[in-house]
Amino acid sequence: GYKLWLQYYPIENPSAWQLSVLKNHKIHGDSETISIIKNELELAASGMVSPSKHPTKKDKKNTPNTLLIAKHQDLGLEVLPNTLINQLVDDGYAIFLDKKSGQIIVTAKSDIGLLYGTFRLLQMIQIGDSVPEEGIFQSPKITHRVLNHWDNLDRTVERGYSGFSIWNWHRLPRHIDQQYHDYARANASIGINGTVLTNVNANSLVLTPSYLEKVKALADVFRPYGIKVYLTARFSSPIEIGKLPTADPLDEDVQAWWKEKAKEIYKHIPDFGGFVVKADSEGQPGPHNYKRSQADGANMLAEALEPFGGIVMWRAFVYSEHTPDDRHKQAYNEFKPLDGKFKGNVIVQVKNGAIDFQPREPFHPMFGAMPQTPLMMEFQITQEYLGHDTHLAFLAPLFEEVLKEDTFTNGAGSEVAKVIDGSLHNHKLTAMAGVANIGSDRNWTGHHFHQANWYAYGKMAWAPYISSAEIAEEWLKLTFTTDKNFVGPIQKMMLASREMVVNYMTPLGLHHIMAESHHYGPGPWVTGGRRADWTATYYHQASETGIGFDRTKTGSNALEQYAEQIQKLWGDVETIPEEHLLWFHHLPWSHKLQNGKSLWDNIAIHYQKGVDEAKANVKLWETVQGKIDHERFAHVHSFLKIQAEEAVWWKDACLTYFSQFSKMSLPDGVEEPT
Ligand code: GCW
Repeated sequence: GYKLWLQYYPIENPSAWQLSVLKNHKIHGDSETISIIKNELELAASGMVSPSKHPTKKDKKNTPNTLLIAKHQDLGLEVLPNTLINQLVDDGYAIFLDKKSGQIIVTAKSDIGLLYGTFRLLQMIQIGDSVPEEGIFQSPKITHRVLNHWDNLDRTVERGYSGFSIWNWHRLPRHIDQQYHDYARANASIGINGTVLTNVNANSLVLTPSYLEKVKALADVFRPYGIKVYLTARFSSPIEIGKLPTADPLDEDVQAWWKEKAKEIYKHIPDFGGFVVKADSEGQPGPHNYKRSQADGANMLAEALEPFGGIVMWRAFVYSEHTPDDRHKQAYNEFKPLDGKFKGNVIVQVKNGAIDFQPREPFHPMFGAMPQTPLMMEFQITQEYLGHDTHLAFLAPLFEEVLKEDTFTNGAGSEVAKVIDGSLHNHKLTAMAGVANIGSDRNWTGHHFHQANWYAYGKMAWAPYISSAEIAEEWLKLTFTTDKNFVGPIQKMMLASREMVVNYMTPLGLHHIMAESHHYGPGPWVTGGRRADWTATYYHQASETGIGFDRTKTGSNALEQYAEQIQKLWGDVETIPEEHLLWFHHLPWSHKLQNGKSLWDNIAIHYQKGVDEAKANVKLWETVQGKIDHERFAHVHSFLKIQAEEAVWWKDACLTYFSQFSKMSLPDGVEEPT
């Protein structure tokens, strides 16, 4: 499992073109990145085809005899197919067959583009795809494609479930672990080009000289793979490590301190990416401490980074647990009035939904609502609310669902993806963040299938319009085998897995009913009181009169933060998609849903469906035994069994708890809680 999707396992009966490309290649250029490309090709060739196998004379006659990897400017002009290459952005790439010379050509404007193109070609070879007639011309839709590590300096990982942090701060900078190269290579293979090394609940120590040496050592490893390093900046750093009496963003000494700090960082790391900041949220310091706005805070840091080309990713996850206001509304209320007030090198980082990475959330109302401010997406790859490491949940369908949602900002067709890629409001600064699920476990991510979520995130950050089905198929083939009898059923299992988790955890728009604090397992009984934002009974509001959070005009009216069209659609219980029903409406238990059955029956049926699927997955997995190696088979098998057991736990706990209010019996086919 350590090798992720870069297995390079032997290809059965390699075709003439696969052989020729792997065996005969010419690479132009000389740089660390070019050496990485060379090594990658050697590695791939030795894994995918046996050393004794070479193209025959006949092969050579019939197929292109070489692979040429060269930057655009190093190609003879006569091989350029058309202007498509000119349109590539710096890290884009082209792969095509040059009919004249008979060569497969990988070209790009930069060495990093060549690296991306090479990885893509190798992926195609492994899964048996050929280069299409029209060639491949790919530019990323999003400029900054970053992982956010919530890794602490003591190597614990906030919401991390696959061991400890892979950053060994103690040994850095003197020891460079091979794993750092492997990490960078894996990221480069899916187009990720940035990494935020530290937790958003930040420690200012990382900005001190001795830590900056360590950060520099990592940045030096990552650079040839096209990966920039970012750090989280604790807002109170000027006090904690700068000995200033304040961190007020309008204070001149504070501003000067950050400017000096930026200078110092860039001396170590000339291509440092910038800062990510969580401020004024969950106990983190921020501009509120000085009665300043989020824009004041962000702009002060942006000014410090600006001379060096750095950016600020300022998180919109700002809410107070001390106000009784619906948490759904808080970020929008705070940020929307600041639209247009941020400096040009600030991008506001918004979680996909308004509460917090629930198994399903409607898209965050800030998307589309701030036309003058670049907004970036924050997805959570680590599964804080979807069963941590042991529950299989392929997240690409979640990402895809959110990216495809229509904000209606500029009328129909204003999808979230267009906000993120800058096309809706003409922004050049674009980014996506994924909260990493990577840790010190030998297979990196705990569950073998959670590697697919890292993979899917990278692919979607590059191309937010790509389909989940395509990603799942590609990942399975690269990671395990191209055997149809494995890929077919297991792809289906993956694609259905997130909905299965929604069913056994939070069907029909239920949310935030997990156990307190660790967030693993059910906890609908957690009551508010201690936290004003938790309202009376967490977020489900179950009572004898019904269940669901009223966010319409009769309730918190969070709905008014969305476009008119959405308000109309979602404000009406008859037209709102049932998957969001209880997110926005409080309804009696007997309320009839589209299938004519009561709300209570439907809730119960969804829980049972999730359980049935989780159990069926164990059986399905047993049918593919022998098609892949035993180690990974057995590992996944035991995790699927845990998931099936815990799906029952969720169903039993939630239905038992809710039945005290519904006072209705379970419909046919739903098993009584044990
Ligand atoms: O998802 C929640 C988590 C916190 C996290 C916070 C955030 C890093 O429960 O652990 O803190 O959100 O996103 O800032």
